[in-house]
Order: sequence, then structure tokens, then C-alpha cells
Amino acid sequence: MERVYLNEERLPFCKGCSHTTLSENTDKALQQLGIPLLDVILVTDIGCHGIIDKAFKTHTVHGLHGRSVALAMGITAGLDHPDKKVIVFIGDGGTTIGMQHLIHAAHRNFNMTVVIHNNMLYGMTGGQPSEFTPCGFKTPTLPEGATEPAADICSIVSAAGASYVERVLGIGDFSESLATAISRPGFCLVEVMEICTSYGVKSNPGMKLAKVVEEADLPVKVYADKQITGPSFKPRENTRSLLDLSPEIPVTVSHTLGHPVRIQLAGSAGERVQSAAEQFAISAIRAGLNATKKGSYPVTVGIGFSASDIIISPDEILYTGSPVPDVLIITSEDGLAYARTALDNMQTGLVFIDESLPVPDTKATLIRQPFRETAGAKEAAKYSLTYMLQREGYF
Ligand SMILES: Cc1ncc(C[n+]2csc(CCOP(=O)(O)OP(=O)(O)O)c2C)c(N)n1
Ligand code: SF4
Repeated sequence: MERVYLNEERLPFCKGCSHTTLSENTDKALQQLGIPLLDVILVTDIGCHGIIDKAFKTHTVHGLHGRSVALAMGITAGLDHPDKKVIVFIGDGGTTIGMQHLIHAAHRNFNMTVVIHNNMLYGMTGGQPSEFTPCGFKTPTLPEGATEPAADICSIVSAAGASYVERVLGIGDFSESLATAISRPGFCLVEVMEICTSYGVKSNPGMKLAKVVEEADLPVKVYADKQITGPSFKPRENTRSLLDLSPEIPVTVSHTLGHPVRIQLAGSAGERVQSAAEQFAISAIRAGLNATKKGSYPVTVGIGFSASDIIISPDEILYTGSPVPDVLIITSEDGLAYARTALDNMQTGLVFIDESLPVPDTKATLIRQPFRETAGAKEAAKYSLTYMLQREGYF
């Protein structure tokens, strides 16, 4: 049959691999439906089947292993166009790794057709067993054969609420099943039972696909056919861009700064380091400067250090990192431990440090002040920034 959606190049699979049959059937199914080339968004996964994307003339997106359905959910949620078709190609390996994504997409009936290339093993990495390796089926790394039954994904996604679900044998012409699934709204899935000639056949000489599938108690049939009129998933309409949430900051005071200044404020969790740094950055913007603020703290946010890197500049700030600060402010013991690298790296500049802390070894100019004693632990960070600003007079 003439190809329309696949280009004319030789398909990249081993001789006899069912992935070839499946790709050709997909082309045929799309031809039956007459979907314009660029209305098809094919999302592929890692694995042998995934290398097909360069052969398709449609849109293609290549995802991480087991994550193609998650990617497709994002794509379909962002598409406000009923004629676009999102098709996912995924292996039994990817389905094993990302099964929760399939259940979630089926449960919320995201608009997509998932085509599982179930060759009952991980093909690309040499034939390891997957959750879909039937009992007794051998693979190169499991020569004694699997001892547990294969997962039945058709039953799983049907129970989760999928709209159309069918299992087919990946032999001959099964394009009509694919066309039915692709034409339906909501979450549709076709599990195509396949043979990997390089690993499956070699480990199970003389195997017959139909027999393996039958013995595995995986009936070839339609599992769900709900005839729904549209996906139950509706994107939230009241979301706003984070940028829209940023308030306009009017310029109300002036500055004297002719160059960027990088400030590191290093203190302790719970001592309002981040809010002090944010207020400082907002004040700089009020003075007509550009400002960035980047917080660093351990995942256990209630304990340990809390540090903030602030950059203020009369010019646009194109890089928010500040490996070596011009000004370092240390308000606590945790902050001193955190600031060791900056102290070592600073060849010039200013270090403001709380008077209660040991005097650190540094080439920068050291200024000791009783921040904690004067303002208290909770206000020491804000007070130290204010003290520094009064002294340096940037704005
Ligand atoms: C998260 C993750 N785990 C493991 C791998 C390694 N890996 C690459 S391909 C592959 C096997 C793919 O098997 P399957 O999804 O069944 O596709 P097939 O190759 O059989 O078409 C594995 C395990 C990976 N790339 N990413
Ligand atoms: S290794 Fe197996 S799954 Fe991969 S292309 Fe070859 S036959 Fe197909």
C-alpha cells in the first residue's frame, strides 16, 4: 500500500519485527480517516518502537521512557482543537515504567489514542522481562521463563474509565481497530501483541504469537466501547500566568548605582532571610534598578541555613547566578557555615558579619556589627541589609 504518513525510507526495525507491521497499519488507519498530516501529533517513547518518529511525516515528539502519555496529556490539554489527533506510541517496557500515567489519563479521559507495542519484553536493551512478559515466556535475561502472569493493561485502563480499548494481534491488517480508536473522543487504547524477532523468537523457538497470547489468558477483543461524546477532562479556565500575578512596582526613589552588585545574605531558617531579601530586591526595583533574588535552603526548610543571592543592577540582568558575591552578609552560625565557599572565593568586596560570630579568614573587607543583638534573631537579616544599604548608599 502506498505510504502517506510514513516517508519512503526503510523502516528501522529488525527483519520480521512487529513494529514494522504496526507502523504500516497506523499509516493505513490514518489514510482511512483522511486526517491531514499536520493534524496528527505522534508522541513516542524510548525503545525500539520510538525510533519510528523520524519516519513519520506528522508532528512528532519524543519523550522519556514511560513518559509519553504524560507528555501527551500536556499536549492534549493545551490543544483547543477537536480535529487534532494525539497518538502515543509506547512499548510494554514504557507502559511498565509509566503505568500510573496511563491509569490517570484513562481515568480523566484525556483525548488521545495510546498504541502499546507489546512485544512482551524490553527490546532495545537486550530483552529483559517487563510487567507484560507472560508466565513461561523466556527472555535472554530470564532463560527459565517468567513465573508470574502478565499484566492485563486492557482491563486496567477499562476499569479506570477509558473510552475505547481493544487488544489485537500485531499480524496482518488491524488498521480498522486503530482507525476506530483514533476516531473516538476521550482516552482510547489499542494493545498490539507483537513479536520481537531478535529476542522473543530466539528465546522461545517455534513460538506462535496467537498461542502465547491465548495461553497467557489475554483475550483478543474489545474491552471498552463507551461511545462518549467528548473527554471528561476540562482544562481549568481560571488559571493565570505567574507573570500576570506579579504586581507592577512603581519607581518612587532614585539610585546611584553605575554597575551590578551581587549580594549574598546568609542566615538561618526561620529568621526571615528570604522575605528580607525579597523586600530588598523590591526596594531596588522601586529605585529604578533591575533586581533578581534566588533563595537557597535545604529541603528541610525549617532547620539549617537559609541564604539568598540578590543582584541589583542599572542594566538588564541576563544571568541570575552569582558565584562570587561583591557583598556578603552573614547573620548566624548556619549562615557562616554556608558562606564558607563565598568567603574563600572573595578576593575583594565587603563582608558584613554578626559580632557574635568568629572572625573568618577572608581577603575582603570585614565589617562586624551586632545585628542579632540590636534587632533580634527574627529581624537580623532585614536589619543587616538596611545597615549595608545605609552605608553603601546604592539607592
Ligand atoms: C527511565 C528509564 N529507564 C530505563 C531506560 C533504559 N531503556 C532504554 S530502552 C529500554 C527498553 C524499552 O523497552 P520497550 O519500552 O518495551 O520498547 P521496545 O524496545 O521493546 O520497543 C530501557 C529499559 C531508560 N532509557 N529510561
Ligand atoms: S530488537 Fe526486537 S523490538 Fe527491537 S527492532 Fe529488533 S525485533 Fe524489534
